Amino acid sequence: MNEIRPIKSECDTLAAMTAIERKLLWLSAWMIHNANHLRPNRDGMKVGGHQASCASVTSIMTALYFDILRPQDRVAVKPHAGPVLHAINYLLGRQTVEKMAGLRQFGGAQAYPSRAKDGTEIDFSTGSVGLGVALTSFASMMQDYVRAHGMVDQASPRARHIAIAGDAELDEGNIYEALLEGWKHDVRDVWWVVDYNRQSLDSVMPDRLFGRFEGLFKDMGWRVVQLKYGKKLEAAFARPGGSSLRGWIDECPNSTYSALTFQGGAAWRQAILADMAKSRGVRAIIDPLSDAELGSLMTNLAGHDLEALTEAFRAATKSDQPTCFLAYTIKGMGLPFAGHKDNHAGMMTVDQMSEFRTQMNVRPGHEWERWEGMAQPQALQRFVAGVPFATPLTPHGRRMDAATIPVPKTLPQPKFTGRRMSTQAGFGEILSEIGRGQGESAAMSKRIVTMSPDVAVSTNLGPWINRRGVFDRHTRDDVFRDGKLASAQRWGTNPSGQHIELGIAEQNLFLLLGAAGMSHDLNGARLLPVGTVYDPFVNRGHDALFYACYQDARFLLVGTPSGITLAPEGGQHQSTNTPLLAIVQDRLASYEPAYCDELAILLRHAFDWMQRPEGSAVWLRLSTQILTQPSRNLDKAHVIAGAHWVVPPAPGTKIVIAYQGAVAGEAEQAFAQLQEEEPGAGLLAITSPDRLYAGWREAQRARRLGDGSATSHIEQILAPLARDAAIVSVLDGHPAAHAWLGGVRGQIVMALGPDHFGQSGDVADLYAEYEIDAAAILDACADALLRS
Ligand SMILES: Cc1ncc(C[n+]2csc(CCOP(=O)(O)OP(=O)(O)O)c2C)c(N)n1
Ligand SMILES: [Mg+2]
Repeated sequence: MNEIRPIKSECDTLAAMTAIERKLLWLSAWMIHNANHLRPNRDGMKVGGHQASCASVTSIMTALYFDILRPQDRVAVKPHAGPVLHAINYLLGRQTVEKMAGLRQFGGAQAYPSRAKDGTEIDFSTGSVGLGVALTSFASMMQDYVRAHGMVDQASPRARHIAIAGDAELDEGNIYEALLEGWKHDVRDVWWVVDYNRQSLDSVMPDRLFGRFEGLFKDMGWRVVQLKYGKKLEAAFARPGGSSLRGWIDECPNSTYSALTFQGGAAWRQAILADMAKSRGVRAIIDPLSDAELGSLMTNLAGHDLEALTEAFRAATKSDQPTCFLAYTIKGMGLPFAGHKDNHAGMMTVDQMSEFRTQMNVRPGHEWERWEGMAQPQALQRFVAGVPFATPLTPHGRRMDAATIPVPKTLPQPKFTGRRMSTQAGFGEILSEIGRGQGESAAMSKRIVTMSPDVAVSTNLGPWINRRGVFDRHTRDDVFRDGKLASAQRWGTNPSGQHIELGIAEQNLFLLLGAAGMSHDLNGARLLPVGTVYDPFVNRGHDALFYACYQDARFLLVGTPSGITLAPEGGQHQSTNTPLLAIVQDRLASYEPAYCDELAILLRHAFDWMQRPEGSAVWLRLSTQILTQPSRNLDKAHVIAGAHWVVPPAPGTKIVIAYQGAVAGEAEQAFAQLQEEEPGAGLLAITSPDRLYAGWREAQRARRLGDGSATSHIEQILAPLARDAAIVSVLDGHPAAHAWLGGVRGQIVMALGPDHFGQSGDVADLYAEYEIDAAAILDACADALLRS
């Protein structure tokens, strides 16, 4: 920890930053202490917080926020340093005492930084470690994209995208997937500052790891800046005998170093003398020092040395090369449990906090005051007001404004009626038509950016890509085209291309969709991002999808092909759980059209919905199932609300068949037979169990809150049915997606759908085996009629 010195003048940056660093340490520790010890605890549950993790990174964050950052820079802060970020914003006048006092409480500051819940000062939410770090790289790629496309003022300064990462985050595989992808796209303007305390949650890390990190980053084109020793230790190393001391610390195992840090000066002395008592130079360095001074010298790591940190950061600002700073730190630095391996969730006792308060010169009852206990409060205030990051990015915080992109009433599309085709093919054709960039869709076509993890062609993005090109900061030729070798695809890249081709790692797709889906906030340039992925492999990137939705990123996800309809491909490629994921995922409206006319309505809705303040991201689950496209007039509002009657039921009917997606043909076939016996039966097309369920919940809540007239689409749809009617439902996905329909009006539901792993076969065999063919639907109808 840096010694507090008086601020001699406003130019004495180091003295001011030292005082701020102490204040941040105090405020973050106090916030957590208050949450755990001073607030009434109604349920006896642990509240928690990470005082040691905050202490570890306080110096790094001080150097960044109070010296290096410019207003346009974007930062992902390691989740468990949330309180430090809240405290920084408080000093900058952008956070309230009420919120901080409510840390981890309902309505208070969130445990981990949250864009949605903490408001506009948070650039990136973090929580699931590793994802926030990687997101900075993708956000930087998107900055390059919008600049290359002339969507932002070229004279505006480029943002640097900075992740302040815990060292355990480097264990997450998604980091390395992102590094590779970043290398391919020649990413720049990214810093990852690693709080290298060599501790995670459970333990101290192996010593040999550091060398691996350095090599990995360098291989990916990054610069690695090792920030190991602070200025005091470097000065000691420069003295006679200093090199022995350096060698000794270099060789000191992480766990021993941590333990000695915890034990303090006397233990350091004993350990050093045990190895180097005869070294005159070493003795000349350590003998004159008190135990406290020796402890402070031996723990003078660069990650806690503001001078070393600011020097290194300032030097790095001259280049746009991605840079990883490995900043050696001590977990819990400056607090009583510094260095102890069990300190991750460690909490200071009431007595320890009281002692800390005394050291901080803070009067009881004044713990939250910004400048309480500071020697030169006015000079400090002036300093804080004058740092570059104190200038607001916009008059209303760190979110930029971006106009919405007009979406035509109807998307340009080919004629579908009478053709035999799949929704996946329909998607490709509509996007290709938009890609012409003509008429009312011209503006929209410029803002669409597609992306896919190595499945662009097989998800039918090919024609769009041929029209709009592949994006890269650098123009690269298409060797096949130039060599006049026949190929349906044009894969040359240039800065005006509108497709971003990713490697196969699905987490990267969702991180890029997340970054692109925040471009209106981050860059002031609204995009309409469209990502395609094989539906089963949504599972592979699911945490990153959840993460993108949690940030309220706006994008269209197209999952195709889906279900066991992908017959010969077998179980690993057949998604059965995704309809359920679609229902439970917040801030993601999910649909599964059966026919291309529904698809066209939903695709248009998606481009509109993702731009609305009350809207969300959208997921379309499509199929390669070939169906003859009908000629009909659809009620658009019903398609969007989640269900429409293909054949409306007679009032009081006892039975309906409800289908979703690819199995429409089976349902129609079964329905034709059912009608012979039950002429009043209805045939319902479900386009979104997700929207139906959400609407039903909303209406229930509204009624509870007193709006007696509130109703939902599914309640209205099912209203004509007899009270004891049966609904036989079918989808190429887990039947639980429909099972809840019986709860709406207390009717019987016989839900059909594959509930075991898929396997190879043809569609007929598999539909029969998993009981979603016409015969199985009729059997279920017979069963249902017997019961009702
Ligand atoms: C994906 C994920 N797994 C597990 C956790 C629980 N967790 C939170 S912090 C942490 C250890 C973090 O260690 P490190 O990144 O080194 O941070 P620091 O030492 O600075 O606290 C763990 C396991 C999490 N937040 N996210
Ligand atoms: Mg750590």
